[in-house]
Amino acid sequence: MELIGMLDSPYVRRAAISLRLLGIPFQHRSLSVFRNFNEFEQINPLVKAPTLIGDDGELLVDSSLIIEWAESVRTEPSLMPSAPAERLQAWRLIGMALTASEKSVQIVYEHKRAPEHRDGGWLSRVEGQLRAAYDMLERHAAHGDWLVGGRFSQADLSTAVAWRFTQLVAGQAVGQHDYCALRALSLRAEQLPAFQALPPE
Ligand SMILES: N[C@@H](CCC(=O)N[C@@H](CS)C(=O)NCC(=O)O)C(=O)O
Repeated sequence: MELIGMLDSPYVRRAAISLRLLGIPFQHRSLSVFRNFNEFEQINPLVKAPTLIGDDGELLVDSSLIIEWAESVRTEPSLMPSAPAERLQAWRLIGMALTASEKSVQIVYEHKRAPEHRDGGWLSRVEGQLRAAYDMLERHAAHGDWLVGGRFSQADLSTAVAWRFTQLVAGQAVGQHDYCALRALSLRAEQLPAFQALPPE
C-alpha cells in the first residue's frame, strides 16, 4: 500500500493521518503534482494527490474515498461517530473543512499566476468563501474541546488539517484573532502523535 502526494496538500495529509489512525499500514511517497509531474503521471495519468496504490497495484484517488475505504477495512476504532445524528453532524462539518481546503488551494493556484494576470475579483470571492467556511466551523468549535460528541473524530481531523494548511498558504486571508476556538482545536490536534508523525512538508 502506497500513498502518493505531498503532505503540504491538505487532502494528502488528511488521508495519511486517517490511514495511520485507522491502523492501515502504508508507505508514503512524497511526489509533487507540479515539480514531479512526469513521475507522477507514470504512476497515475490523472496526476491527482492523494493517490493510493493498493496491494493489488490498482489506484484509488480522492481523499474522502480513500478514507471511506480505510474505514471499511480498519483495525482501529472508526473516526466517524456511530450515532446517526452525530454522524450527520460530522459529515456537515467535514464538508465545511473540505470547502476551506478547496478555497485555500484555489488561492494558491491563483497566486501561481504572474501578478498582472491574477483575477482580483475571483480572489476576493474565494477569500470570502474561505472565511465563511471558517466562520461556520468557529461557531461549532466554540462549543467544546472536540467538534462532535466530545470525542475526536474525522470532523476534527479534517478541520485541523485544513486550518494548518490555510495558515501556511493563505493566513493573511483569514487573520488570526477571529478564530480562537479553531486555533485551540488545531493546537490540540497537532499534538496528537499521528499529526506529529505526518507534518506538512
Ligand atoms: N477532492 C480531492 C482533491 C484533491 C486535489 O485537488 N489535490 C490537488 C493537490 S492539493 C491536486 O491533485 N492537484 C493537481 C490537479 O488537480 O491537477 C481530494 O479530496 O483528494
